[in-house]
Amino acid sequence: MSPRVDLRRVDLRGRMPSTVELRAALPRGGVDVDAVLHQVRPVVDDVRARGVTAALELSEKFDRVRPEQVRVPGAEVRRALDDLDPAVRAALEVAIERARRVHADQRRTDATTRVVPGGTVTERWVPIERVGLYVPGGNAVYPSSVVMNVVPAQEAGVASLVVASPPQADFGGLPHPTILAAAALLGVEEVWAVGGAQAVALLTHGGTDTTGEELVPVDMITGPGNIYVTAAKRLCRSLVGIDAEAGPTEIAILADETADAAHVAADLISQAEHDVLAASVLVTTSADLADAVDKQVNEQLAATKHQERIATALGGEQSGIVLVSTLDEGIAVVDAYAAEHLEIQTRDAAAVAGKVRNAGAIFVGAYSPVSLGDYCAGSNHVLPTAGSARHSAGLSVQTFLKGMHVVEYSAEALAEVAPHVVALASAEDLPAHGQAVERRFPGKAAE
Ligand code: HSO
Ligand code: ZN
Repeated sequence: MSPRVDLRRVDLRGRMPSTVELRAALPRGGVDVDAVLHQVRPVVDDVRARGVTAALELSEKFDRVRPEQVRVPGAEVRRALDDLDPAVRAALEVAIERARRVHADQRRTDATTRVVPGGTVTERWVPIERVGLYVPGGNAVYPSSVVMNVVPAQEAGVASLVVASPPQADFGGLPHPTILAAAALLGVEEVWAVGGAQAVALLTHGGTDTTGEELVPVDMITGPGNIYVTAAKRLCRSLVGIDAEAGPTEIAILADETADAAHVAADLISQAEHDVLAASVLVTTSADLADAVDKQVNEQLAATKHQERIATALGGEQSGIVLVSTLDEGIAVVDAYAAEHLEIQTRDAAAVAGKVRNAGAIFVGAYSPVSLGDYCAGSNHVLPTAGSARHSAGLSVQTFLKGMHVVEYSAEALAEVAPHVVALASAEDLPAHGQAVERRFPGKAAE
């Protein structure tokens, strides 16, 4: 018998709660990363002290396989691509090509501001030099996530990219072949068979393989992972840059009576498929749509593969249907929720989308489902979760660029502003700061 789901209802018609109440009305699932820090710290310390030797022992313990070497031979990476199902290869090629076009348009150009005659400040955009991409193994083997992490880094101009992914006992101690194939298709040649917290530590500190080959430490680590990977990123973040900590995936759908209940239900189910903690939230002005979606969810659930997981996610308190009186109230609700993915399935969907301020990505109209964005829209699917869309963006070329100010003033331009520098320096009781300027103009006291 297939599980039944009752999406809980939150009825806000006729009363718009405060932001605090709204957040409580739509709680979020999550994991307590702090709780595992004490387990992860010894792993990170061990890999820092003993490098690859420690990483191999830890793989044996946690992944139940000990690869002969950690660096995956290039021939294995290429072979995985040769063996890849042609339909998957064709789909990945489309995904990569579209993502490349979108991300290429995100490149920044250096900007020079002529502040005064002879005085300029240039903002120079410099790519991060070496980036490590962590790719999980286990249940969630997502070649699409390899695309979504690698493409923006490459389009930003990152020169050196390394993929780390756990060795799999089923594949002779190599990472999952689909991951290797995706890396090959993207032109990433450096792949290391190491997973979990030990992978993050090894990418951070570097090491020498059993073959004598060196893993050069990276400057930044991106990519999803389980709670131990996230904890290791937290511990290593003073030494390397990291991307945001990803929580369980979320979809919110803002819909009116014009939405198709079958589509809405299918999309709510689609993201619930990721995780029992995933959140699927429908915000609607139409009670009839809410009833129809409830019915559709149960019909469609009976015919889908991961029923238990989906039913748990949809039945959890992080999911539900929110009834509002007007679309403007609906917009206020989705803004307060700040979903990772937001679909707009209303009349004049583009105009409604234009009013939304907080979402990781917005999917507009009946034919832009989140699944499209997960794979083949060209947009990035690494997006802010847990409400962080209120202040943060998804992965992009910008993630892999650093803006660097280049300041160049002539003698005249410095002399002109010198008194102001001296005044501010003395107001801050840092007279040597002022003297560093005055010393360049002997005999000329700043007034
Ligand atoms: N929806 C996930 C990404 C994903 N979906 C990968 C399928 N594969 C988080 O945006
Ligand atoms: Zn997805």
